[in-house]
Amino acid sequence: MNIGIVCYPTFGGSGVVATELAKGLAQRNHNVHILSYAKPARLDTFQTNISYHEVNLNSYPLFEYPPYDLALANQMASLIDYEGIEVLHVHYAIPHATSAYLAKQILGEQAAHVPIITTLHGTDITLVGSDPSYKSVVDFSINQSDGVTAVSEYLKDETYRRFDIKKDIEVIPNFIDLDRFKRSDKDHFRKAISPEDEKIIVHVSNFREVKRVPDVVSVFDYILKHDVKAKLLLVGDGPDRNRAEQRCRDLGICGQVRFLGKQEQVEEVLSIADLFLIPSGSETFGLAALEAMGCGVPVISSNIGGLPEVNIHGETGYLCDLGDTEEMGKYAVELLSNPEKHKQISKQARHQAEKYELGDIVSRYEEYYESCRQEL
Ligand code: GMT
Repeated sequence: MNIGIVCYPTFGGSGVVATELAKGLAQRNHNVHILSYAKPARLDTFQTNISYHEVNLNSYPLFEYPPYDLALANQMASLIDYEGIEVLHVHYAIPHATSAYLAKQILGEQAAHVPIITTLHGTDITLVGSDPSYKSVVDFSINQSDGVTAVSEYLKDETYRRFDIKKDIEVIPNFIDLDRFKRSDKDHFRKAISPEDEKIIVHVSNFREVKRVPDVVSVFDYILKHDVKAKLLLVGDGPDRNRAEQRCRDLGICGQVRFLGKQEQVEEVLSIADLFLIPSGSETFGLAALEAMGCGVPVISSNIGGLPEVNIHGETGYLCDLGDTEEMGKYAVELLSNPEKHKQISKQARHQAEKYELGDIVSRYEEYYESCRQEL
C-alpha cells in the first residue's frame, strides 16, 4: 500500500508512535510518506521506502498567523494526487483530521476511495480538543473520518463522553520495539552515575505541567529521607524544568539529581534504572511507562487515565492517587528495599510490555486499513 502518515514531529508520544508505525509499515514493504512541519525526532535513519515531506508554510505580511491547516490540506491533496496515496492516516485530531477532510473534498471523486483514518492520542481530546474554541471542529472532523482509533479504552470512553461521536472507535494501543526497549548491559554507565551503588530512579517526559515533574522530585526526596541511597535522573526538557530545579534546591537535594535534558537513546538510561516514576495528572496511555517496562523497570504512577491499563497495580509496579507523593514514596522505598520483590516486579513489567509488541500492533493497523478501504 501507499500510505500517508501525518503527525507532529516532536518528542511527544503521538509523533513517536506515528514515526515508529511508519518504520514498521515500511519494513513490511509498504511505501510510507510522512508529512509534518519538521522531520520527526524518531525518523533518524534512512529507509528506502519512507519519504519525508515537509509542509511548506510561506508567510505574507497580511497573515498574522500563517494558516498551517490550509498549507497542510493543500499538501495532503498533492500527496494523494501525485503519490497515489491509498490510505491517509493522521495522528492527533487537530488540525490533521480537519485538513484531511478538506484535502478529500478538494479532490472529490478522485479521493473517494482513500480512507482518512484518525488516531486520537490524548490532549487532542482531553485538553485542546475540548476547548470551546476547537470543540465543534474536532467533533465534525472525527465524524467525517472514515476510521477512528484511540490508544486506550480510557481515551475511547472519554471521546464518547466529551464529543458527539457517531463513529465506532477502534482501540489500537501504543506499542514498543522490544528489541530496542530491553535491558542491556550498561554497567560502566551505571557505575559512573551511582559509584556507591545507589538506586537509580528515572523520569522521562516533555516536562509539561501535566507531567507533574516537581512531584517526581518530592517522591525522590521521600526515598532519600527513608534511608535509601539513590540518584534521580530526569530525562527531557520543557516548561516545568525550572519549577523542578527549584524544588530540588528547596529540598537541598541537587547533588543527588541529574537533569539530562532531551536524550535520543532513552533505552540506555532505562537500562540502568531501578524504578520509573510517572505521576502525571493526565495520561491517555503513558508510552514512557511502557518503554520503561520493556527495559524491566517497575513503574510507580498515578492511577488516572489510561495508566491503569498499562501499569498493573502490584504486578508491574504501583498505582497511587494523583498528587499523593507520600504513598508513591512508600511504595518506592518498599520496592527498593526488597530485592526479591524488585526482581519479580521487574520480570512482570517486561512480561506486560511484551503484550504491546510492535509487530502485533502494526498488523492490527494493516488490518484496520484494509477494513476501512473495503467499506468505501
Ligand atoms: O503527553 C504528551 O505530552 C504528548 C502527547 C501527544 O499527544 O503526543 O502524548 C499523548 O499521546 C501519547 C501517545 O499516544 C500517550 O502515550 C500519552 O499518554 C498522551 N499524553 C497525554 O494524554 C497527556
